Amino acid sequence: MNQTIKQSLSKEQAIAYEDKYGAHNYHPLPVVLTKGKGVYVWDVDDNKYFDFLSAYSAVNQGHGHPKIVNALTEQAKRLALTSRAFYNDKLGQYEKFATEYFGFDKLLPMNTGAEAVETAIKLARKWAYEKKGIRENSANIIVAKGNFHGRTTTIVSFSNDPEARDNFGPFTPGFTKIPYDDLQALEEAIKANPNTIAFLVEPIQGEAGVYVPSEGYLKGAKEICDKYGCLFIADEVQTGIARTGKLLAVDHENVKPDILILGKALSGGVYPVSAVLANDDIMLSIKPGQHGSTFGGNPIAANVAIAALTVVKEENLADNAEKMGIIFRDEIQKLVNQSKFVKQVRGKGLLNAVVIDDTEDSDTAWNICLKLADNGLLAKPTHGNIIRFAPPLVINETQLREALDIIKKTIADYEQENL
Ligand code: IF1
Repeated sequence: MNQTIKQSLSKEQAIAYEDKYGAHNYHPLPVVLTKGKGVYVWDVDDNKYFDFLSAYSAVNQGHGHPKIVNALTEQAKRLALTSRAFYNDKLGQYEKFATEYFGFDKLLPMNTGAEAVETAIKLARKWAYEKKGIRENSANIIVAKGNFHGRTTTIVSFSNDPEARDNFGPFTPGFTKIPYDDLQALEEAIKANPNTIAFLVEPIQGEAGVYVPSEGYLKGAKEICDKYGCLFIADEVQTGIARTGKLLAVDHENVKPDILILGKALSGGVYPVSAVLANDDIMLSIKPGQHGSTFGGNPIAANVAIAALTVVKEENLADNAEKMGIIFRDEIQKLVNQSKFVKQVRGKGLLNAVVIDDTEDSDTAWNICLKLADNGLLAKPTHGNIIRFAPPLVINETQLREALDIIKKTIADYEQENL
């Protein structure tokens, strides 16, 4: 008998173990997954599901992509980690590849999204004190209300989500919150504080509920930043790497950020890999010894990221996300037109959300996600009345239409039973 199968836990055991031995910082759907391939995952009882979360857009290239898995295993066997005390023969290759790919002079490698956001903040401050002549300890960074940039103490300092923030203070100063999608507020905030050095923003707000800003917002924000000599920092940890139908979400408006933050699908989801990209005048503000990470830029990460980015281009994942996203929204829009219960579908590419007619603190979205799981599709609520749908970008039209049938039928059944 296969050892791994024999040793694996039952659904009930797996949940009980996490509950007893794990910290209670998550509330997962009661599904215990053991295997994945492409757009599908399987649970321990061998039920098959469409994965419409893609590990929060980390698995854009699909589960178990052979090219990416191969890059991981081959490099793991050869050399996994050197630290940055020495050179390795993969990091430079990756930096050359990725800077050419995204069009920046330099890349700073980290591991998680939050670390990359922290890196961007430190980089912007260093640049401001040493190149822009801002008085030490006075730099101000503008962020948008409803943001999600990660979980570190500094990042939650400028969140306005009580769950993310409450009782984690004291907080890091130096941030101003303005409404999202409001260019006038941005310009006023910069004018109000001459020590403003940067605007940090998600091109689409994910956690807020897949909130797509008005057309021209990103371009306008970049122009305002340029006018006042502030850096435009794009957090594309979730929106980047083809998710929204372009390589980067800022590409929809032909905007080039001064600092670009990437994570998640930069590794195809097989390894924590994040990065900050910028040109020399900014990036060279940080000198040896001033920032780093034991694992950042390790040979596995470098090899995996080259493979993950290669797959995105070879398989035209941005174009596919664009096309499949249009079908998804068209089909759900039909549901919106028929139903009083489904209020709105919104998103770009394959980052979409469906808004249900209920309150933000209801458990309707959660209950629908339970039913979706019963019917073979995994998705996650964001707030009580919003469901996010973000399948791997390798999904084809047949698979998408099959998944849409599940979504439409599940919602219709739910509406029948509950209204
Ligand atoms: C969790 C949301 C998604 C991010 C942006 C940085 C990070 C994230 C724009 C930090 C992380 C995650 C993490 C995940 C939930 C999730 C999320 F619902 F909270 F908003 F994706 F939609 N910038 N996003 O979205 O990256 O340090 O996690 O690698 O479980 O907290 P990280």
